[in-house]
Amino acid sequence: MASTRFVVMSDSHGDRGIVEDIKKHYQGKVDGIFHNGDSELPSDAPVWDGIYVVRGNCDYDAGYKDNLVTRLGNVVIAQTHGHLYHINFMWDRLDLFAQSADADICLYGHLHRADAWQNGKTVFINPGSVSQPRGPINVKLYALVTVTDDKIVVDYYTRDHQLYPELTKEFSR
Ligand SMILES: [Mn+2]
Repeated sequence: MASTRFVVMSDSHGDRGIVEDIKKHYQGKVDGIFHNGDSELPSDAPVWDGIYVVRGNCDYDAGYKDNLVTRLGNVVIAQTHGHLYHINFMWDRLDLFAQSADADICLYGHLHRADAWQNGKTVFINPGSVSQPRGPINVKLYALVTVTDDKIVVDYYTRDHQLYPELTKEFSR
């Protein structure tokens, strides 16, 4: 069965090394690498070559896009940091963004909390923060997403690329 696999990180807040390390670890082995903002790196940094990246509220470089919609195979991925959709207070606006893109998956960040949930057909994924986690799961994480014809599986990994199995979630497509 054909599958699409991609890596998602967010909120690295100046930690260039982890972005470079994740890229090095996965480049050529997955179908895409995503960063959901608040890298605090220049938008023309060489590390972004081969990474889909958006602007966070701590990125002042005008070279970043606020939103990206990327198609990998038959999977439509809508990506944004989240602050522009007021996700601290509500999900409605982020949901509208995902709906308007007809997204299978909506990637966001900003909250520094790993989370994955489904609304309608769209699976919303926050990979957590690779550098500054908040909340009860105080582990620096990123996500690896595997999409098949009928499933979307979200696995979380630690900075040393070890599976953090407690957070794995599986959704129907
Ligand atoms: Mn942040």
